[in-house]
Amino acid sequence: MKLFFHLLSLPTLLFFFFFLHAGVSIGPLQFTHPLDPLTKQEITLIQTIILSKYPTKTNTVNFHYVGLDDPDKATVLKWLSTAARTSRNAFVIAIVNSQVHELTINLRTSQVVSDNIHRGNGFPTLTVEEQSEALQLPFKHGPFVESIEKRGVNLSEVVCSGFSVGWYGETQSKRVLRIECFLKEGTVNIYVRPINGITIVADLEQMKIVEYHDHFVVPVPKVENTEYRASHLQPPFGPKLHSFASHQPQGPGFSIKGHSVSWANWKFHIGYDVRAGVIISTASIYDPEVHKSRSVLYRGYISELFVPYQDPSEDWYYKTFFDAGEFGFGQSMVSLEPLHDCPPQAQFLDVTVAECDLIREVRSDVTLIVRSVVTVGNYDNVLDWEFKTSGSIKPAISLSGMLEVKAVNITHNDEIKEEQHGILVSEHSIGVYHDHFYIYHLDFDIDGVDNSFEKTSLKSVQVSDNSSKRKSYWTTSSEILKSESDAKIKLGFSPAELVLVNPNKKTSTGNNVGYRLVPNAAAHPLLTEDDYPQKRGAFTNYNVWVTPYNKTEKWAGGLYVDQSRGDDTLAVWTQQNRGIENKDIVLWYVVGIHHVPCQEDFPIMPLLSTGFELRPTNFFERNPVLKTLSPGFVEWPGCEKP
Ligand SMILES: *[C@@H]1O[C@H](CO)[C@@H](O)[C@H](O)[C@H]1NC(C)=O
Ligand SMILES: *[C@@H]1O[C@H](CO)[C@@H](O)[C@H](O)[C@H]1NC(C)=O
Ligand SMILES: *[C@@H]1O[C@H](CO)[C@@H](O)[C@H](O)[C@H]1NC(C)=O
Ligand SMILES: *[C@@H]1O[C@H](CO)[C@@H](O)[C@H](O)[C@H]1NC(C)=O
Ligand SMILES: [Cu+2]
Repeated sequence: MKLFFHLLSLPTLLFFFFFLHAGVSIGPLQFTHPLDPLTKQEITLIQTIILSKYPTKTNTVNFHYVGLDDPDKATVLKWLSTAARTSRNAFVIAIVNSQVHELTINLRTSQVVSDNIHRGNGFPTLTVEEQSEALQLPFKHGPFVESIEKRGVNLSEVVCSGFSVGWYGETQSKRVLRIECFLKEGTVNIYVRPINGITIVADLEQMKIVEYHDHFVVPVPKVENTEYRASHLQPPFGPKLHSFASHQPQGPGFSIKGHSVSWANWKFHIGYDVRAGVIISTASIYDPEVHKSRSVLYRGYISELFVPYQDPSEDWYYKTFFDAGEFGFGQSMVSLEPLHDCPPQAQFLDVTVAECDLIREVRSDVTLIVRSVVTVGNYDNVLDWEFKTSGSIKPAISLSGMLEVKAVNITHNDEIKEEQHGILVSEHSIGVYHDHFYIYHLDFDIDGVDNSFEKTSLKSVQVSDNSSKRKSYWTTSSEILKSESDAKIKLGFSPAELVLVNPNKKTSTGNNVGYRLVPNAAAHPLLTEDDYPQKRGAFTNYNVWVTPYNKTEKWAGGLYVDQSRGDDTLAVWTQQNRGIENKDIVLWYVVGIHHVPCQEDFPIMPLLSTGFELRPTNFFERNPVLKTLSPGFVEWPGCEKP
């Protein structure tokens, strides 16, 4: 799938890439920014500090989140202009003796600043270690071994995967994980060979299986046609594509100091968080007219990804995943493969804990892309932040990976007698209907912190007084939205321009400077608002939300998402209906995909891409691309000098 990606992502004109050594590690200490992610040394220090407070001799301690407790925004903004030394704190969620602790550590003094116990609903992000440990449990569980024997399957060829359980109205929740197993015999594509009919629930605190049922036996989908690795595929093949090369003769077009990137007219910072993955911060663009950089985006990252499956049956109803809060986007980041995931000249940024993100440059429609790949369970998410010299920022998502398949006793649509909640994508294999809802946190600071949200509606006007030969036309009417309720918007019903403006700053012709959200096709949730998964994922009720900046409101599905009950979501915060006019405000944008699987998605799905644009709107006096110098011309076979 990664190969497809590389080819698809290339532009059609000349490419000016540059070749750098892949995997180059950029020393994080050369240049420090207050939003730099925690270093390896800092993470070790944090562990030492916490383990000296709670020695493992007498305590069980597990780290579920370790990240930067980002300094207050005012401090960061001050640092940008004065480079004044800032505090450096870490925020940690650890389970100590089965209690959830929230600790703040001062990394300058090595002190625990605060240590509070979380008593509310929901549990922290699952750790990779506890999942691996739980996934070994079935193999030591007698009834499971019997179930496998009953199915005539070789136990050594079985692998298991963990699934968060969600919340369905129960008053008591325990930290548990559902486990489902697959047959890996003859395939690397395990998700298409489920061993269905077995329910396994493991208690993560006691680390044992607490529920086990074997309800029914269905055939495990066959191994034929599940292969996707090019080296293992058999002919016939399609026509061979011509190879291509690309070259950037003058070397890198961008510079990286620590985690701060300068490229063309842009400057920004690339952070990393185990939960959010890549975070873009303090993005500003140089405006040649005024000879200075102007702030655009204080912080942008994916706050949550909600993936509810649409099969209400006993074995599937619970599959309503929140991939960032339950599994951690950052800790699910995978290494990009040079040459396959990225052009050979990409520069890699190493991140501690997880692997890498990278930057690549493409010239022609000049663009810089910051890319990371996050693999949660069966899906790969290729996440891009594209910066353009025009001032646009284009976040994009490309999905690939394996479908999560339900095994059924059916080989043809003619045999279907009851609702299957999906499409028969191969013999015995139903690709179950589901959604992917990504929510972006976009903390704009357009030319300063205080911004407003302007909605410009496009309206038909009918001419009835004979003043024109026309009977109708359209015009706009703009309003500055005053409160959180005003700014809850379902897109796609009536045309409107949505612009973050700085009401304190106007262009020479008197327009408010701003950035517009150019959305993609809107997807709306189809679950009812009183359904449990939808309460937990209530941040998808609208496509657009605006909140006043509040440092604690980072995670749209809540700080504790595993088995959350929907009491700490963006939908709840905005019930306060706070004012959003001429304030530091945050735009939240939901990108949704309803996924009705098809046969081409099997055994592995070709890239499905979507994205949106944050586009300067009366931000510049005129098209800023005009002032961007073109890259020089390079001799290229078959390409005439203009
Ligand atoms: C079961 O799988 C293991 C590991 O792949 C293999 O060595 C063994 O021969 C298999 N046993 C049977 C009965 O097929
Ligand atoms: C599946 O189909 C086979 C053959 O028609 C039948 O023997 C078996 O009972 C079916 N299993 C289920 C779970 O319906
Ligand atoms: C518009 O023009 C039509 C035809 O000339 C006439 O019948 C009608 O009364 C006019 N309407 C108005 C509002 O002037
Ligand atoms: C910040 O958000 C939290 C959660 O919505 C809320 O409890 C708190 O009052 C907010 N703080 C301010 C200063 O608005
Ligand atoms: Cu999907």
